[in-house]
Amino acid sequence: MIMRLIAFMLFASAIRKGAAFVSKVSGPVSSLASTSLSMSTVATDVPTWSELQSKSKATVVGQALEQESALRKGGKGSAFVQSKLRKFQSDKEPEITIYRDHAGWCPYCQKLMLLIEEKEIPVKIDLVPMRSYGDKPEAFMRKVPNGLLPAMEVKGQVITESQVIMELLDKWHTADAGYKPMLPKEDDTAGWKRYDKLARLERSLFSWWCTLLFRPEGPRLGGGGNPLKNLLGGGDGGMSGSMEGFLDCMREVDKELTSTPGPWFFGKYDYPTMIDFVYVSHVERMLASCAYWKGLNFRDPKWNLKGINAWLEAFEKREAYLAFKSDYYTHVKDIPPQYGPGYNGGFEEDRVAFSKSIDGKDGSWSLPLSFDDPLQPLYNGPPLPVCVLKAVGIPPVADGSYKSSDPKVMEKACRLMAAWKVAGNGENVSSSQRNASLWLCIYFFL
Ligand SMILES: N[C@@H](CCC(=O)N[C@@H](CS)C(=O)NCC(=O)O)C(=O)O
Repeated sequence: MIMRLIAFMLFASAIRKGAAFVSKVSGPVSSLASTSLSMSTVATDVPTWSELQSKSKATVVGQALEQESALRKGGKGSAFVQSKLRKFQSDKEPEITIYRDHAGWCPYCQKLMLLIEEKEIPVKIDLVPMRSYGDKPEAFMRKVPNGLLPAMEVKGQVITESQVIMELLDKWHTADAGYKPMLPKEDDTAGWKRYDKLARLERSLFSWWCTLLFRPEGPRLGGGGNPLKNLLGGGDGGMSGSMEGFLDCMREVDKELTSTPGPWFFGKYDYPTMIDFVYVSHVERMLASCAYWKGLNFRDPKWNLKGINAWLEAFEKREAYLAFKSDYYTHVKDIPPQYGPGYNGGFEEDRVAFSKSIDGKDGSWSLPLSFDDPLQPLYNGPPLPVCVLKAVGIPPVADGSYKSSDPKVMEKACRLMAAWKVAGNGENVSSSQRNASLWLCIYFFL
């Protein structure tokens, strides 16, 4: 997510400041006349990737990120999608190994990781590629013959199915031992009734989403999912049955969320629990895919889904959630290999605008970029790792958001982080250390 935001900023800045930069490294500004910036037009003392890396590590942001990654290597520090060890407060080697997808695409792995982070359960993590990235290692296939992720291994025993794994982890890490409970107590009949109802509603929402996204939309009935509405004249004109069915189901979910005092499905907790995680990884994919293929942004106040909005905003303030969250572009690319292609439909005018904005194509954006993205807001919570925000002195406002941060300071933080990330991965980005467009961007941010 951050990389795409940062990439925009990188290139925006490179274009704005290109003249000054080129004159600094390669002589007169007149050399800018060459748009291709071939190697013959640039200076010979081009910094190497490792020089760029050292420079980026020395910045205030680079130092914070280096420190954080050292902590993470030891199983401590903040949540990170590529972490292989999470020890939290423990100093022992974890007994549990979680197998999850390497790319951070799998919604079932995501909900499991969110539960692990919220409960702070020590685990080792083995990152396994999904089918779309190639064959899984034989050793993993021997343990999990159907190849599905996530899986858990404890004392030589392998357990699959995200829901089973999450429930076992919750059972093994009790409130008495200091872990946050994620499910109602055994004798809490009302709590279990609500949990079961919400779990069924989630399956229904998922099924409506599949109908809406992965099948051609039916005709616009004017009445939608409920044929009785047509007869009674209660339909929302111009929507297909699947769109109306999906929105009706969303309204039901919203009603459940607004019925509790806080933002979560269970009002008695001030943190998300199992059912919130069960929903959120799919709702995240619904947001991206409905905007892209259907022109439906259900965060738009016009849909009046206040409970869902407050719930999403509460999630977006949590660093662990953001560590596993993807941007819309990633989702519209990672959904087809997993679920099949999405069908265009829904609200055509918005669909065209949203899909262009997500793809970043066809004049959908211009410089300078606006502070936030109206379709996928980034500033409800920390838009960058908290260690970076702290290092550059960007505090949250009272509601925990970063909506009123100074855009210039934020831009600087983004650039320094981009420089650190790209320079640290330089050899994979380009083995040619003289790739002008890349080093031009990176060099200038340091
Ligand atoms: N019901 C399973 C579903 C797991 C599942 O479908 N996992 C997908 C990823 S989202 C998978 O591993 N697919 C194999 C692959 O793409 O490599 C669960 O909840 O754990």
